[in-house]
Amino acid sequence: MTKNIYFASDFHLGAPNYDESRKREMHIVNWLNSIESTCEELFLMGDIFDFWFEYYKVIPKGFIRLQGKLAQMADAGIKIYFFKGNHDMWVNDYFIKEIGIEIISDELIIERNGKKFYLHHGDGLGPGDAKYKFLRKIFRNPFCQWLFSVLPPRIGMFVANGWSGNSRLANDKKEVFLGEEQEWLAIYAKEQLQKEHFDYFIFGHRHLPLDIKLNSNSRYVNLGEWINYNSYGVFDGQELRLEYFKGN
Ligand SMILES: [Mn+2]
Repeated sequence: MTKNIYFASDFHLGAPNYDESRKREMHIVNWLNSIESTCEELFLMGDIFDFWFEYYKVIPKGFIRLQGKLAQMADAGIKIYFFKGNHDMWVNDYFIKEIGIEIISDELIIERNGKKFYLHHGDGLGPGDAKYKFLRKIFRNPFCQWLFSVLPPRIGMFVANGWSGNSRLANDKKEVFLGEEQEWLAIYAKEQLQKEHFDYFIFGHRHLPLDIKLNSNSRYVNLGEWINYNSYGVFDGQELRLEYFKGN
């Protein structure tokens, strides 16, 4: 490895309204401009969009600068991964074809420079949240997705925007640290460690930047979100750090 690997999640583009989302999108593009020359791989780890649905021949309006920037980075040889989040799991082949990114549906386990990473958006893992775990099965069911896809976009997008408008971030709720014993993704990571060693667990979804030591050689890093924190992970081949983009 001669360059860095970057990780970010939970941009929630589209929320809470057009103007704020557009400002945030520019900020994210500025961040991508700032890391581009040192970036070998980019992991976008879910909830990049507050809502995304790909119809057979139609995609949602907007977010064109981010898409253009990602396309340009991919064309320059940077490998980009896009994890399905709970807000944007309905990606199909559009970004694969148009940008050349890879879509990841669940967890992805990678090894870089001798370090083992467990990567996942973080939704539906660990104890609790039975209601969401049930909904996730419906949202991810191909027949249910097909039913939604035959609704006219005007109706489908109306329903979906109402739904995602209820999300934690859209309502500007700031998350609070629950303590290591209560943080469900830390509990989940510790369970995985019983079976197998990982140096790093990286999740999004929690909307709170976290860096928790799980044992003497494993850590759980949460990527936070981009409404309040502008937080991201960077791995330079030696260590993983949680950083905050302060740029313009
Ligand atoms: Mn999220």
